[in-house]
Amino acid sequence: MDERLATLQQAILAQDKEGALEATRTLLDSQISPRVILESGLAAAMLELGRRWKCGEAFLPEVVVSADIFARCSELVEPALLENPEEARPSHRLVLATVKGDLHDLGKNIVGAMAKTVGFEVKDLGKNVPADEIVAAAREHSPCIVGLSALLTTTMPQQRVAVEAIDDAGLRPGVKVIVGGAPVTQSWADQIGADGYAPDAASAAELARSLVA
Ligand code: B1M
Repeated sequence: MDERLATLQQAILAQDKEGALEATRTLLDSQISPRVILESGLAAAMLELGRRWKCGEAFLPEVVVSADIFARCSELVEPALLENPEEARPSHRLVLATVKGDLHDLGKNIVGAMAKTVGFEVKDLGKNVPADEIVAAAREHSPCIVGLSALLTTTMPQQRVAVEAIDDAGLRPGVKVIVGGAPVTQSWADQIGADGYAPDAASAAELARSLVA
């Protein structure tokens, strides 16, 4: 792995905010793409932290601090991500939310940043968003893609609740739904009647683009 990406990961894992910001700036000054910084630097560090947390090598306070550092570093990377947006294309809308009961938003935020790079106007409803708010936003911005993130096995069912609420409101097919988040799979997406699943933020942006093509 590139030494500079490793330095960034180590700083996040050590809750070293200044070190992580410095490492992010160093990477941005180099030729490394902002997408790689996000996925292979920042997101990879959080994945490793999750592994450590699960096996008792890290604890909640450390995760909270690292998550905050992750967010600050992402803020530095996002403008660079948008510096070279793809050719202007008809503007499409992506309504994005982390579902009700779920406070994990780092991955969702990356999905939003990536979607902007492929020409989407992103309406980010935030985290812990109930289905009725998602339906209201889908109605307001239709035709649009609705992107639903869930990081907990206990909140995945809220993706189904939201899909059903969008159906019940009669908003499909003008509204297409894509789902993602660490525990989410293509099989789950099929079960709940979503239009697509993406395993990571770059694929989510591509999927959204293919659905409006
Ligand atoms: Co939580 N947490 N957490 N957590 N947390 C996990 C998810 C967990 C797997 C950790 C573990 O046990 N190893 C575990 C869930 C277990 C399960 O459900 N089976 C867990 C738990 C248990 C909890 C609490 C219940 C802990 C507690 O309080 N006892 C609690 C729940 C709070 C709640 O939501 N109600 C909790 C709280 C938190 C923090 C607040 C401390 C913090 C979140 C801060 C924040 O988001 N602002 C946190 C964090 C940071 C994590 C881990 C360590 C990292 C998640 C993350 O941000 N990853 C996580 C461990 C893990 O995931 N391995 C864990 C980086 C991020 C870039 O990746 O979000 O996966 P990710 O997003 C990826 C892809 O999934 C995808 O693209 C992104 C980038 O490529 N993607 C999409 C995401 N959304 C998408 C949408 C799409 C498409 C792709 O289309 C729309």
